[in-house]
Amino acid sequence: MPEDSIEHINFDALNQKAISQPLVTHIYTADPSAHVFNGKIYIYPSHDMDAGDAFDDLGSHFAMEDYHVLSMDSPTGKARDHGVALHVKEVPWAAKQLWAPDAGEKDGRYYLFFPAKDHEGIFRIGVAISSSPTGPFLPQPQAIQKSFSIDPAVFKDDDGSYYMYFGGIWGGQLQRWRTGKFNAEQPESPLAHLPEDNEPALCAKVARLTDDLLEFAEDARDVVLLDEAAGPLLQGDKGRRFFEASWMHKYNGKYYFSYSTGDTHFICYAIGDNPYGPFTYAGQILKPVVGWTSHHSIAAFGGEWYLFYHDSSLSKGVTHLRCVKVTKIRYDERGYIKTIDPYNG
Ligand code: FUB
Repeated sequence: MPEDSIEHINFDALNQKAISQPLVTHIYTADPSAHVFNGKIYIYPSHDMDAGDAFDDLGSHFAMEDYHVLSMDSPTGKARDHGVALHVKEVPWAAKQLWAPDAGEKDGRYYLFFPAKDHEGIFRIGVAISSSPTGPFLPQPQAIQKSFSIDPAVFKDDDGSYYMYFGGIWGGQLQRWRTGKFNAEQPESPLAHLPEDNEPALCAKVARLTDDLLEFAEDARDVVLLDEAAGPLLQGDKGRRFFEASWMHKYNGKYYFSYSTGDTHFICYAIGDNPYGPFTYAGQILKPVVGWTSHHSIAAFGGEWYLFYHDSSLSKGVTHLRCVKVTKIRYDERGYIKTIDPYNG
């Protein structure tokens, strides 16, 4: 939601109309990646804090330093905070900005995937391992080789293969990797290095993971999003093109790639026939929330599907102090998701 509209919001009225309430209120949380492990819901969110950094369009004010894991016995149950699961000072390669994480399980071990800026100011993605879904997680000494940008989302396919979807434009630096190498040229402007509005939009990336889940098994590929005429979505198509916050889930044998449109504040999705795509644009899942960012995950529990998302209602609109929430998703008979209005159920 554009920040200039926040000052006009009556938060008491809005919170009454909201379709769901914050899962925890003792800390600020965002970017919830939800998974069901051993019949229980685990949420891997960012842990928002105010580090006092200046606001800018590259997200410098999102200066998070650690992760907490939340768990719930059911989507309507109480969320429990399991405390600090990983701190940036424990990660040798990382300097700052622990942004949206995700997690996966394999053979009884749990893997936390997370982005951070390295000591050169470049976003990379790392892995940390635990014997428990709630951590503490022990980080690998180096980031994943050839990883870049932000917002890892790890998907396990039915054949046991794991894929990482990732990337984010502007502060997430994806636009600086268009040649395959980091383009350090100035200016720092968020709009530098982007394609023109009439060119194909920058794509999220996907790479299959190695069997130990610690590296990419291949060079990352583009997650191509197509419009209804099977042409690529264009950079100027700001209401539909990819910005950040990738997620993948499988519904009735189809692959649903969902993402945030960033500066237009929607969570949208596109459907494909395999984990690499291409994916055809299918609609909006979530209308704009309070706060600039929107970020989500989708998980099934007890035969129903749920959207985990965030807004800035708990901080009365402070865009980098967010709270995670959950609500039910409904599909129609053709497999399309009914758009959710977060403040008007
Ligand atoms: O939480 C920091 C960043 O804000 C995430 O990485 C983005 O997806 C957005 O939610």
